[in-house]
Amino acid sequence: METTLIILKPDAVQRGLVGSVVSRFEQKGLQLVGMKLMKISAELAAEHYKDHAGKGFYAGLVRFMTSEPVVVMALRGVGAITVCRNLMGATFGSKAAAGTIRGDFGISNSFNLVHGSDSPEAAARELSLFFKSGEVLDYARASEAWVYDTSGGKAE
Ligand code: IDP
Ligand code: MG
Repeated sequence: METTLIILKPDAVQRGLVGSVVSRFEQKGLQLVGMKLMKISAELAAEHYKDHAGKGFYAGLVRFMTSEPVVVMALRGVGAITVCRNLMGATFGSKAAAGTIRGDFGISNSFNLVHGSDSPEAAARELSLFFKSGEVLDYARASEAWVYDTSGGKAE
């Protein structure tokens, strides 16, 4: 099982798309293990996006991500990092495939609705930036044995 950080960006909150976007992840079978509405500080945005510092879009990205509230989520599942990236679609809304979150709900390159960690290392780093110890919960899901084939003793 992997746990990944997803951020519903300010455009998703302002456009009233939180429910629709959360539904995509829920319907796939990912388990919601952390969630909150928050405003990202300039310091947190800089730390979160430190790999992008110096790029042409960096200042605008930090301005955007700190402009209005976001919803941060921790999602868990088998291969959750890649599963979520696939659900999100390509970075630019104008290029993202139909059927993906970015492909279905947006057309902008920068206002692309959602962030998702892109590796296990990034997920661990980003989860610890946005969730304090104890805010990501372990709990049994009643539907687990129907989301996964658990007959062999592990989720498949
Ligand atoms: P990702 O979110 O698909 O992982 P990254 O390359 O990590 O894409 O870029 C982080 C974010 O920066 C993107 O989600 C998007 O909001 C913004 N961004 C990336 N490239 C551009 C660009 O060329 N123009 C405007 N914004 C960009
Ligand atoms: Mg990225």
